[in-house]
Amino acid sequence: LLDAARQRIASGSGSERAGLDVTLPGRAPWVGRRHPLKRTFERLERIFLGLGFQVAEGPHVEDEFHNFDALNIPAEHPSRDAWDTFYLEGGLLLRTHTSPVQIREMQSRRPPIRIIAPGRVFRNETPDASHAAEFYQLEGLAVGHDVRFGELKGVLTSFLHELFGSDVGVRFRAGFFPFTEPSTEVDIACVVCGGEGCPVCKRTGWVELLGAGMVDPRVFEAVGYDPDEVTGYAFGLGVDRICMMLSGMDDIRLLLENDTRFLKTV
Ligand code: 2NL
Repeated sequence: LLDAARQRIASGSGSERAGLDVTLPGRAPWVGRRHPLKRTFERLERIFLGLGFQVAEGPHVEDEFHNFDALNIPAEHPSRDAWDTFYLEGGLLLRTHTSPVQIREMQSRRPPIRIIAPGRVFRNETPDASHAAEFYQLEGLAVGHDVRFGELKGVLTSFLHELFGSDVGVRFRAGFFPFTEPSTEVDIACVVCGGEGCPVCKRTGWVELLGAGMVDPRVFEAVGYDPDEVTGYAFGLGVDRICMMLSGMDDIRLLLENDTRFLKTV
């Protein structure tokens, strides 16, 4: 049999000779990886775990109380309009932020609380390069008996220094949210131009990254806490935008399409 096989190969007539080159390199299987949004969440969560926060989760389908009323967002507020919120049957809706996770957490435990609520949120938006109808948020909440604005500034400054480097400029501006008082918007010096002014920062040198503030007493009343007994702060940030900044992207839709030609590049 061996002799016959040797002869067949040597004569060059068999398919063995025509189709097989054992010196060619093998085909490497494509190894998958975690999605850029997942990697961003993991980085953010690791930083806040190091600052003493626990991770909390909750349902995507919410009711108006947990998504709006408990947050001191009045019935006539434009965010409650059907043009901005996806309403379902039976008085339910798709959560428009992850605040309801924190409302539920306050309803089910007593302070001290230090939690972050990462996850997907939904708004009735027409998609473009910077808007999607589903996107991602991370909110944080600290409640206790003497929790002050100074801790808010320290925690958010530490967070931004860990994420963007301890030499990045951080700025707190006055702002407004119905669920915090006082409220602040937190900027970092533009990482693209270093504060010189460019299209990314619209020539201001600063990029807005977070909204935050001291929890409004009416929110504490809504969850059954005594606002004379407890104080706290809360904050929120858009995870898609941070992911896009960290990986140099300019279109949010790429994060949702699962096009592996794109995902292989970031
Ligand atoms: C932003 C601003 C913010 C909060 C979220 C919050 C949650 C509770 C009570 C009070 Cl339960 N506040 N969340 C507070 C301030 C700002 O988000 O620009 N997000 C992308």
